[in-house]
Amino acid sequence: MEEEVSIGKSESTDFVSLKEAINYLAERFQKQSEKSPVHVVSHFDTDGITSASIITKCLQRDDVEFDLTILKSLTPEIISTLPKEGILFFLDLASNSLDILATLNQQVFILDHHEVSQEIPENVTIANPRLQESNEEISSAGLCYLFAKKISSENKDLAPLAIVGMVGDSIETISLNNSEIARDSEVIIKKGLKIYPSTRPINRALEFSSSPYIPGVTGDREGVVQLLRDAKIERDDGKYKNLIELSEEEMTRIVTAIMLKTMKKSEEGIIGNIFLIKQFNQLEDARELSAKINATSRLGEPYKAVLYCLGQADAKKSVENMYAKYKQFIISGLKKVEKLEKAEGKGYLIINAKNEISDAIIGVIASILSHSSVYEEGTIIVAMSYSEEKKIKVSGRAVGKTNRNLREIFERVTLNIGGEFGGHPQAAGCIIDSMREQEFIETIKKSLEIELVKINPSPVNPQENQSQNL
Ligand SMILES: [Mn+2]
Repeated sequence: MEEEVSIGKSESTDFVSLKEAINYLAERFQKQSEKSPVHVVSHFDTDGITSASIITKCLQRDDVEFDLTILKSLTPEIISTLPKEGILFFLDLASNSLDILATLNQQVFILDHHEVSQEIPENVTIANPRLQESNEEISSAGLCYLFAKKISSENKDLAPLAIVGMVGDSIETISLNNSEIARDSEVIIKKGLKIYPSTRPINRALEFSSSPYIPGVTGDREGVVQLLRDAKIERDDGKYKNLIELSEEEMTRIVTAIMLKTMKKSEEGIIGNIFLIKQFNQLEDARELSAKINATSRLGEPYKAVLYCLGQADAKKSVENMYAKYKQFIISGLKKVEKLEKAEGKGYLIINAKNEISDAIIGVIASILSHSSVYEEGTIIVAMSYSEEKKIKVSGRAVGKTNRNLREIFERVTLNIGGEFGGHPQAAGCIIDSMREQEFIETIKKSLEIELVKINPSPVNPQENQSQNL
């Protein structure tokens, strides 16, 4: 970027409220899109897919010419392949690509909620809660919904999608703007067990839900029946009740039974808000819808997931099929983990799944385990799976909060033995040569052990400390 172009913070960051920033962006977008075609680019997770769906419907209704691209991540290489003419409209990504976007000769619009670390260039109009003092927890789908509502009040019917996006990104606080979205969507919010779907018999939900993953229950029909027996939940007419139909007492009993089974000390992560919205004229659990969208997209059909969000009947069928397949895939992966050999050290666990678990879901499996409370808070889970072309995919996840930076750990290890790394401090991974398998295990073990020593220095005796001060 040339010096003269660096203009500091653009005016779109100076709005007092997020709503104002979105409205400004919407007005500007409407003017610009009258003259040029629009290229919408969104992320492939639930929040990104619901964002793309809201914007798709909104632009169709507004007669705007546009196309849609769904991406796993936005890299400089991918940016260089985007159309060189017309407006770029990024959803749920691009907040961290501002320096590169500044070099483009195009108008860029961004609705995103990820951290902004670079200056906002002149050609970029952005609405992002991170730029606001209130720093509200709101999903990109929520931002897209408020944008769509500003364009036309007809788009109020898209509010349920914003709820699904919010749930997909694990945002559950009903803050200022979220409460507007909640009102518009007519969502029903109930407190209860977060196992989904809450709208189907509890035994089915327990068997197929992997969040939280309950060893001996998830994927195990007999284990489910035993757990329900422990919780004194009876069948009614040969059928178990839906989660949302349980009495408060029954709910308490089942939570206790799960806590005993997972050795969890607090209800945190198990209990939360259940969001019920209407879809295809039926009351659905937003967590379940989010899981369906996520699965379809991960299995390589993100555009089908968009059509599903937009209520297309054909898409509904294939999404149901793909979701059933995905659930089976994940559950059998989790059951395999139980039997796999694991290298356990102080504060870490290495699972080498080899060919037992597909590299396409190894990251998801590691995530589920890290949320399962089977392992102690702070434990680093490293899961490995054989990949194509003699590579090994490695996913690292931290259980709960940790001071360790996983991204840095993987960076250091790959620097040592070769390979590519990526990710965040909490969730990172790498791809290495299969010839380096043993070397990798030894190196990462060492690295995790050294890290532990570094962040947990032996406690200093307070008296000793004082005398040093003297
Ligand atoms: Mn998001």
